[in-house]
Amino acid sequence: MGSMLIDGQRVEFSNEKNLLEIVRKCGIDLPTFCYHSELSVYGACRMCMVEDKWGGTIASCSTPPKDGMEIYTNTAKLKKHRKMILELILANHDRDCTVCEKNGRCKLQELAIRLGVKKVRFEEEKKDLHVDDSSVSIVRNPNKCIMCGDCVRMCEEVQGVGVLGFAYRGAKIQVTTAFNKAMNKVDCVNCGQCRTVCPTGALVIKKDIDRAWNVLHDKNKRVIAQIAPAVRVAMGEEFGLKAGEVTMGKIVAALRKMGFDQVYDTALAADLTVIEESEEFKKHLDSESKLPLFTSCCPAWVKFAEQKYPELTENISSCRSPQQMFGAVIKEQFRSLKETDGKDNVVIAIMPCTAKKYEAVRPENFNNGEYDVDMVITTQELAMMIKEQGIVFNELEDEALDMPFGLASGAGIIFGVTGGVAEAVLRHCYMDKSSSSLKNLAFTGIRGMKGVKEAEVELNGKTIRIAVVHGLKNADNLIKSVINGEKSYNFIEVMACPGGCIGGAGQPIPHSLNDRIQRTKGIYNADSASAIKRSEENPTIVALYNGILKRNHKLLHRSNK
Ligand code: HC0
Ligand code: SF4
Repeated sequence: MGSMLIDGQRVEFSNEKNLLEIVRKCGIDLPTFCYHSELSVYGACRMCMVEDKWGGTIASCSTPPKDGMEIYTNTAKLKKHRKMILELILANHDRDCTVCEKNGRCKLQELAIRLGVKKVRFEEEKKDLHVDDSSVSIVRNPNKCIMCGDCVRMCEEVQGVGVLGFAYRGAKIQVTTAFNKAMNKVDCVNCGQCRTVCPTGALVIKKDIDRAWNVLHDKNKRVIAQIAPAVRVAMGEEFGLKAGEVTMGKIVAALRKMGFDQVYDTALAADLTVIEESEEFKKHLDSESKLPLFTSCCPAWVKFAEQKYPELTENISSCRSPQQMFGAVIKEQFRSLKETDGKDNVVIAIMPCTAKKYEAVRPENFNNGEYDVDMVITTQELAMMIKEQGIVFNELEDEALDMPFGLASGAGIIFGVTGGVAEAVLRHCYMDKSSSSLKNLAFTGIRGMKGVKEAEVELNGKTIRIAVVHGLKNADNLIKSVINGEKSYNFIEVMACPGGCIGGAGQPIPHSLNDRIQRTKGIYNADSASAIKRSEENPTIVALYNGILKRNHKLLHRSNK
């Protein structure tokens, strides 16, 4: 607690960790490259310097506040200093801005404009380093890297993966992988979180936009979209709407204008997952084997577990993710139509996630001579396509999804947030189907942004211990405590991205934690608005079990299980 003078104005502070947070709280957007409130303080870029009353300069990100301080944020000295840093970075930076993936969204570009950099006084030093596009999820262009280290800390501190690091010294310093290996040859889990903090075009989503247009323009293809739960609460941000605003109706309308033939909701397949995973969980509970059961719908988590904890493979649910279940079901549904009209069925999944691109091409997802999901485009890629076509998104009239796969329960929709899968499974397993039991489940402690959440619930006379975790570093720590016997659970939900899928790396970059909180609220609002709350009450699911799935139940499970 205390107060200080910022640019001559008195400002109170309480729990802020550093000067930067206080300056930002009072409405001044100090520039930074390397500061992220959820990562450790690195203090390398020096853009956030402030001046004290004696003319000394201090890095505001790494200076704790003291009562009675007096600081200035925009003096002549600071302006000169920031411009100099920008020019030095630009001298060493590939400046092909017009064709850069990050053009118009790049922090370096934005600050160069904001701080009025008109020319670079230093000689340009071309790096000409190899651009690594070996990953199906992200492209790494070291020529665009400004050494802020944000990706390194994200990969290590939040995801516990640690495949990126600094190599070489002096002018040759680079962020790269161990031994400069290709991204698809290291233990990267494709989560893309590194790209959410990269300020420039050094790490970007691997785009499938051209491939998507090609099939949309091909008259011999039937193009079928499935839209993931979390996309609906973030897409609006790309068009100036508030985080959390549910724009599903507009997304459907936009997809139709773009030429999609059928538009479905992935949340319907989440309903299938609920039923399959619940049955599996009951079996494990009854036999008291392979517990805890881990969820399997987050591909970054599955890859992480396969690499780091192969001994837990049997504990990971055999259910395919909703994306893959749905791809397989759709292909099955339209197989006979293909035989009639000769059109190839192409399934495009619209996802908040870069790891879904990797999941779609895993070998077990290639069946009957084709992929179950042919292509994955992220929320951001879809927004780019909508803009490219000139669709005025905000003015679109809401349109309804296509039937028969356009009806999902609220339980399917809440998959998009951390805690959602566990809550949906509990809704299904509970014998008490009253609305008060729904409310009680919501308050068991599995909702919210805490990294690790725990709950105990009574299920048919047994006490069930549940853990919900997001961020792979949190998952890693939790697994260690399970292995060493410190903790014990029956069911563990893991999502790799902060907040769950709403915080996926394919979403618009959140401005703050609050954006993720608002998206979460949006998901729960969509759940409240849905007429069906439990997966088993979804009539389409019932019809599927009596039809396609009666004949071909293995569509829902991984073939290697
Ligand atoms: Fe998710 Fe999913 S909830 S992983 O976050 O389970 O990407 O939104 O589509 O598949 O449904 C992502 C989101 C999905 C899947 C669903 C699950
Ligand atoms: Fe690390 Fe995820 Fe980036 Fe891969 S995609 S380098 S795992 S943060």
